Amino acid sequence: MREIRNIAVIAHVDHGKTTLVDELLKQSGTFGERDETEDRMMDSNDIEKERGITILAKNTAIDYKDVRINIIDTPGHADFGGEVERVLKMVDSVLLLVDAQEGVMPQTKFVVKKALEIGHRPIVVVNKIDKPAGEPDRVVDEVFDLFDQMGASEEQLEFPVIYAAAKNGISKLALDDDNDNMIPLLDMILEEVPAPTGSDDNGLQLQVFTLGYDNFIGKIGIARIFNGTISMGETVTLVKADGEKVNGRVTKLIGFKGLEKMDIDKAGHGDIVAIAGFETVDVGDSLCDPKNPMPLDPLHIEEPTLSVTFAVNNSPLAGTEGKFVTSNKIQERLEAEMNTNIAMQFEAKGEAAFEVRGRGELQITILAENMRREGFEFSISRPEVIQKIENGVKMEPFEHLVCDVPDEFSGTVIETLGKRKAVMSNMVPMGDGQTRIEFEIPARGLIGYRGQFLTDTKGEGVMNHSFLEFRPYSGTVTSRSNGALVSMENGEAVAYSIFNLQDRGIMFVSPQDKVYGGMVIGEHSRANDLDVNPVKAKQQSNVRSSGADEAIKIIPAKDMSLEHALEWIEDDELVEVTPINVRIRKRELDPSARRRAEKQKKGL
Ligand SMILES: Nc1nc2c(ncn2[C@@H]2O[C@H](COP(=O)(O)OP(=O)(O)OP(=O)(O)O)[C@@H](O)[C@H]2O)c(=O)[nH]1
Ligand SMILES: [Mg+2]
Repeated sequence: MREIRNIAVIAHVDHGKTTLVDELLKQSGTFGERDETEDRMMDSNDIEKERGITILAKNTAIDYKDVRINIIDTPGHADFGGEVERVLKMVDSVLLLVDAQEGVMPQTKFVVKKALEIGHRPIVVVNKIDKPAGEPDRVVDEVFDLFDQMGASEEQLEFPVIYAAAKNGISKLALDDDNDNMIPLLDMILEEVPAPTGSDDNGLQLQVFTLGYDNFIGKIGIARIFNGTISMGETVTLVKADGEKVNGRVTKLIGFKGLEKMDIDKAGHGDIVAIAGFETVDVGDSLCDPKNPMPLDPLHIEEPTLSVTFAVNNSPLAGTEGKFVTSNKIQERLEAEMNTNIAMQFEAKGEAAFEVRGRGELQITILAENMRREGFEFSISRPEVIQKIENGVKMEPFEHLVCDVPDEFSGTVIETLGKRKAVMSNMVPMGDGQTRIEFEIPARGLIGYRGQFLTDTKGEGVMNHSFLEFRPYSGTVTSRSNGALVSMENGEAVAYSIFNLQDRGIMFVSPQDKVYGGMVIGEHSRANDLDVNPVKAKQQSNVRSSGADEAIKIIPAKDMSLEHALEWIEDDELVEVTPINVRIRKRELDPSARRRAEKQKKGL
């Protein structure tokens, strides 16, 4: 069988992983001359395309100099760090990309830590060397220091370095050589990435790292073969994470090349293939030789840090916009999600509610966004940080936060974050009037902060964070300082009332939007909640004041996307999600019940 190399591409968000994979696909001759290619080909699902970020790890394969190179592209956003963790075991080395200007960022640290722990010796790709403000040498030093801090071995510290401008399809061994293609990187992969260990002569050992689904062939496991061979039609043993064993027949064996998948008859150790025929297969499961099943260690993934409650929608508008609205349907959908996404967990909480745990707000938003596109309707509570008790001490997750802000805003940012219990760990001028400020902050303090940060920096700041560790509980942090404007009536919002209300705060609804008693229709400019009537029409008077109606000027409503809404709400509020609308509401719709609940809370 032909030689194989297996690598994953890892980095902080946006450092150019998917773009680099595009170029490796194109320049290895994987596509025919006439094949159409587009940008970021591996970002294949809708939300990935819309947002321009990678969410799911995906594999592809190229053939270069008769060697099969399997490449796994991974997401860089911290919330999807679980995807990176689970693929690191499936490869023999990694391409660690670092932006020549941004340098080491929070998620660079996270992925480096995980890669070094597994024993990989990364190839460091300093990418985006075409950026005028890039400082590739400084970045290499930063990476070296990072490896050193993370306890890298001598061998790992002697990492190979290559410079690249993935967007232009260029890689070079030295900054001053004028190579203009990806050949140096491809050659480096052949040379520096260890060939897979194991042997075709051993019994089968294969581990599933991703699931797929096909309407005709059912559930598909994408897996790395660590030992032995697997053939179409063969009977093998599926070993689940809990040790349960079932025999089954391989009904389809699929190989990868470029963006294509093809049926194959047989594959050997070291390769990455997709297998159908095992309806109960989950991520982390092994397929083994039935004569002597030796499963691989289950995949260990960092625990979730954030939880929210998904519940059946019980607002007065429930069931009017969604296709799937029942507790059963929601449960089935969440179960399906957790089978493919081992970084998330869920648990039924009472009759019609489910606690969903994940890595961050974006991960939870993407799940909710996918569900609403599929026709689901439900409510979501305010994200809560997961705490745990260790040796009798209450512990909570902390994050490493990096803010790049124009110099003049650094004071405000430091002050606001101080109130949220952040501790500044570093502050450096970046040139161009920008300052980089690093903090360690309880994850709780970050909930809902992004909106504030954008306001504080007039939209010019960039913030990034990544999970650090669990630390002792740090006390109360401040939350939203504005109250809500709450509708006291059911009906349709009327332009006249909105016009009169807009002095009181920022409106979330526009004329003709459906509203109900207890629905939040805006942000109050003061700290308290205010009950208001958005459906009141103008009193008809006998004297027609000509032209007065047309003179009404309505400020456009603030668009509360799912993400904004989740960041904005407090504990006594919910986000109502339907395929058509995202609304914010009070948990208690009835005003007197709301007041009672408030009193009770204060009494505690
Ligand atoms: N100037 C410059 N821009 C680049 C280069 N490589 C990628 N980019 C740009 O950087 C942005 C992010 O690229 P992606 O390939 O999506 O980055 P990624 O690392 O896959 O991002 P995530 O998967 O979301 O973590 C895109 O706008 C690319 O065009 C480069 O070499 N130079
Ligand atoms: Mg990507």
